[in-house]
Amino acid sequence: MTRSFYITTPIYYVNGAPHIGHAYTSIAADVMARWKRLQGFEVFFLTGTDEHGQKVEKAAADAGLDPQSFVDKIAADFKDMARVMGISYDDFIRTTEERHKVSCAELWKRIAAAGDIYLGHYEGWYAVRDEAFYDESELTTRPDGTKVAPSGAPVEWVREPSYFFRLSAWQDRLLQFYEEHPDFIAPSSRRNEVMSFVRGGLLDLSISRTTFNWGIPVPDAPGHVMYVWLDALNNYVTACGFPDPAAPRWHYWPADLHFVGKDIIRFHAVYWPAFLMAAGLPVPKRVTSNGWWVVDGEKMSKSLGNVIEPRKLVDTFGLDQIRYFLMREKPFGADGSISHQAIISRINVELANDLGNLAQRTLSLVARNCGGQRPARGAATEDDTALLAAAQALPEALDPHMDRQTFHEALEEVWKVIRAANGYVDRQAPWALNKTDKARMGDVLRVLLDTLRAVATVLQPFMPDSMSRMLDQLGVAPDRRTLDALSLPLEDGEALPPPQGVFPRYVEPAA
Ligand code: ME8
Repeated sequence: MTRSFYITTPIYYVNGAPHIGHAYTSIAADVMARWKRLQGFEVFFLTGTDEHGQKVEKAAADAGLDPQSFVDKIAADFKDMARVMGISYDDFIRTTEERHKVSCAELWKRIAAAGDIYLGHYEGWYAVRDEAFYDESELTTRPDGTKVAPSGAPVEWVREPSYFFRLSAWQDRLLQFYEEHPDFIAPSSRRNEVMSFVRGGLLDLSISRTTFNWGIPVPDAPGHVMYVWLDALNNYVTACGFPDPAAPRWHYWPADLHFVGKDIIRFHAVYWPAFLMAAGLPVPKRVTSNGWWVVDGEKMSKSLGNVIEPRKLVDTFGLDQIRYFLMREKPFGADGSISHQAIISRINVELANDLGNLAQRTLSLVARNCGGQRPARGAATEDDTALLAAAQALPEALDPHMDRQTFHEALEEVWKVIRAANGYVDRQAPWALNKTDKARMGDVLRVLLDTLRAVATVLQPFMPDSMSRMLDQLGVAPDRRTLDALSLPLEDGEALPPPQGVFPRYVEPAA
């Protein structure tokens, strides 16, 4: 039976245009989805937009539009960002869709039926930018007297009737759950942070608002709309067809992997499992969180207005180049900064020089000296065997890194093989063998072709378009591009298409 794997991105607030931070989390989730497909999993990959709440309502008002027309416009922009970044999603959910309203109403009713919702009165701090409630003790006071949340978002005092979720009752069960599932929160620094937050004591959570109405109505409670985070988190079960147990996608639940930014780990690792447990639904298997791309030391964000536009970067450098840079430049969970120079250096050194030249040198020697046909495998020397063994072992070498989302280390494994292959070319000098030992030249080129095939196969999730072109040039049929297919040898003597460079060097345009 095919194993299924359910992966999600956060659903993005439609309060402004997408930026490279959103593209980053989506690309990471996409790399994972493509990797799992290469491994033969039946993948369900979900992304979408978070369209309710005060922050979005305010952005619509600022733009002079009614909320629905505003969210339609920005959601289309996020969908386009996913297209431009090569995000291979299976479903794009919008929280203003009817299916989601039905699902949220049912989730609410189940939690209420379990006795975990009560009517009360909220009085306290709220940050619209984070759509989050804060305790006084979490705030800091700026020199001008304004109070801000730990994220730096300004807070306002809110006083309104509200329904509450009995979060306090879930503290022990959550702690027990984290103990029993050590891989639930990644990286481990975030796990420790979440556990100490929960150990510190949980307050009941306000889950309805009455001072605005851009949200999903609370069942049988006129004037109340659901707190946007309850609505938003529930998107992950809506997309599986909740509440219909016969829905074709219901078997995907619980999710295998939620990708989130480190700012929203608390919502996914504390509130979300508690809501699900209260509703009697299974809890996701893992929440993995990425660090920030920062600009001049500050988190890039729509609210701060210091954003890098993903489409501009792609136009300047190319999509696969940007996907590679984002996955390679910093550890997934850590913060890092983007600079023009750093992108150029990754492109010119690692893509154009290390990998591009290796492929180009090999393929042009085959074209020139082997009549454009794949040479047969000859008797292997020690040098040949060592390189081929390292190339063949790539799927296993990458897998633990992919499972831990240490993508930069997965790429480092591939580059170890690429660097070894470059060393091999220099030692074996196939261009010289053309004059002295044509048979050995063929053997060497075949070792290189097989190595490049393994490299291009495992790199497909990171750089789908370039690697597909490289596999075309290596003569690997589309149905031979899975990890398992690497053990099936390619035919000797097959004619290869004429070589074409895959990774040009980036040259700064003249000013
Ligand atoms: O939080 N660097 O949406 P959102 C890296 N709607 N990643 C970044 C980033 C940056 N500078 N800025 C944003 C929300 N991200 C909610 C989610 S899910 C049920 C609801 C990424 O539009 C990061 O993954 O503010 C962050 O968590 C995500 O974009 C969501 O951004």
